[in-house]
Amino acid sequence: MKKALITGVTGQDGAYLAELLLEKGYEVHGIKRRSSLFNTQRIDHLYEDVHEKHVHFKLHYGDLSDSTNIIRVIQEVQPDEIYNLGAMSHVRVSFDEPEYTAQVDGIGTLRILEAVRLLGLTEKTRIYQASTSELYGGVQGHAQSETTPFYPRSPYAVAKLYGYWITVNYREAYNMFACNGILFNHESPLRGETFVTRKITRAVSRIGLGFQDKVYLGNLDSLRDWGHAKDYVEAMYLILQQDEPEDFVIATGVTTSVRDFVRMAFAEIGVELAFTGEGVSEVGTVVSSTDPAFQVEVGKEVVCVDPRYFRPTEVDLLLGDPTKAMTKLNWKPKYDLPALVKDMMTADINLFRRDQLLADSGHQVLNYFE
Ligand code: NDP
Ligand code: GDR
Repeated sequence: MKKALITGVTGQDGAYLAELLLEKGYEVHGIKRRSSLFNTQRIDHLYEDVHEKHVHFKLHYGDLSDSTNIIRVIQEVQPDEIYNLGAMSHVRVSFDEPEYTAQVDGIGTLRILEAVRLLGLTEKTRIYQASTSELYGGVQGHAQSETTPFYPRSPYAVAKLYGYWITVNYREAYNMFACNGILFNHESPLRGETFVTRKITRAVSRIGLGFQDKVYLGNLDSLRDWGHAKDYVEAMYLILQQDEPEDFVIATGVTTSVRDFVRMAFAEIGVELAFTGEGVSEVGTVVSSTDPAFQVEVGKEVVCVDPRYFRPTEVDLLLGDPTKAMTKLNWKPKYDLPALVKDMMTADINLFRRDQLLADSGHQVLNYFE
């Protein structure tokens, strides 16, 4: 039975990847951070009682900022594969926590690689590094591939640039099977609530059900290549099953603006929007509302711009070229953007319908902060 160790197992990708590897018959170990509240909601359905004879899914406390802990866990598990998904993954927040981001996203990667080397596991253990399209940052105007130069535009992207190159360096210096997946944005019903797609699908569901009046967003002009996280964790797995260690871009090859994502989400509740004004004065107003299950008043302003969500340096356009992954890994995404939006909207509408039941039976419904 192969053993995999996943850092960031409590995150969006960690949860889908753990599920996938368990289905494939792996024994899966995950590193979770200590927190004052439960932080395992995304993986609770995978829980196995450690008092049972053989557990296939096991969690270890740990943190990428702590080398001794990383060494101990890797020594104990002796993994065949490590997926390093743990990170401070929010680009906007990385401007507020730049040093911590560098420690975890940059040096954290080194800690994993160095632990494998020091423990003499270089022949046994394959390593996947969660690299990102944010590495391309300021390089614009054409589809970004494995050969496109990098130009990071945030403390997050600069930290991930270190993670990318230290992975390449350990591969070349020590002959390790260490690979970068350069993944473009991928989303799902498990996406963190403060990333733009989930913020939108949550807000639109709540507006449709009458819990919220409007949503405040930042740069509506940003263009992103959005895929589904379920498809992207398949690619992570495939990258580590190749004969040779290599880096791969994983993307859909289609780019869409934040504004159009908003339009698509509202269309799921039968609402058509018109956008007027420019920059911070831009608003989205309801033009028609046709689904009787979601009563949104025609003429109502439901989208506004709040410059608080602007970034000191923005990445205007991301568009990936997944040709190498499609040919060498035989990887092909199952979800396109409309299917992704539908999946996220269906899940969030169901989530907030539970709130509606609570409200209808006289219970207080909590506010949600962004
Ligand atoms: P999430 O933010 O959903 O998950 C991040 C995970 O990392 C969580 O489990 C989090 O724990 C954990 N983590 C945070 N800080 C530390 C730390 N100091 N030590 C150990 N673990 C830590 O991210 P995603 O699942 O979306 O992304 C997975 C990886 O892929 C990340 O590295 C991200 O940067 C990268 N990536 C993501 C893309 C995307 O579009 N989703 C695209 C390209 C790359 P906790 O739950 O306790 O917060
Ligand atoms: P990103 O994702 O920065 O691309 O990083 P995010 O969803 O945060 O932003 C995408 C774009 O939307 C614009 N935007 C807003 N963003 C947020 N979060 N909130 C808003 O209100 C808002 N309004 C507009 C942003 O300015 C940006 O242009 C994600 C993360 O998962 C990274 O970890 C990963 O590496 C990259 O994707 C690829």
